[in-house]
Amino acid sequence: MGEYSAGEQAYDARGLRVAIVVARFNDHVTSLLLEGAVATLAEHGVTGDDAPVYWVPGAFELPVVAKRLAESCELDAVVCLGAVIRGDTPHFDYVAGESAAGLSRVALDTGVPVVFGVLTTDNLAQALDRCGGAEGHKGVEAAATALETAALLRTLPPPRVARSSADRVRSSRSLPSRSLPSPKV
Ligand code: INI
Repeated sequence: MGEYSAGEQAYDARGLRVAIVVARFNDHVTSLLLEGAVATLAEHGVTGDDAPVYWVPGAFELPVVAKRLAESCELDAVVCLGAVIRGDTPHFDYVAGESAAGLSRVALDTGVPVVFGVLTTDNLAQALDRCGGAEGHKGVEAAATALETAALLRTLPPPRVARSSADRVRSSRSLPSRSLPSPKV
């Protein structure tokens, strides 16, 4: 089992805004994840309007809400919390896989850190072990990951302004802009 490392480098979380999106499915687990995440943000001074919480029905709905929040330009990171428990249902693979893939896509498409704080376990006991039990606290870890990543991004050079693929083709061929012929009628 891998182990989370909080890192030794202090980071500056002042002024960061971090949203939490949390799934209601298995809320006896996700509410524990939420408690840990909220407490960790608060330890770094990120509270109140700077740490809004949004509930969604299940882990499958996390990406679409994370996307809207990330696109708002008002947030430095989004922490997504859920608990997908295998039980006897093949639904597990679809929900866990799509949730992970969707959240990763939102992060890369928007450039806003979107943290995967979704437990994917075989049973409830394993999930609870990860909410402050033998296997640590994934809500705490998710919030700390969001803060550290957002603080790091703040220190990096800004991205180039995105250019359309048409612009890129034009400049690589040294063609003047607006050089396309008019369509034949
Ligand atoms: N959602 C979860 O967050 N955890 C689960 O374990 C789960 N299972 O097992 O089905 C689950 N399903 C609901 C899913 O996230 C969506 O809310 C639903 O499919 C509607 O889109």
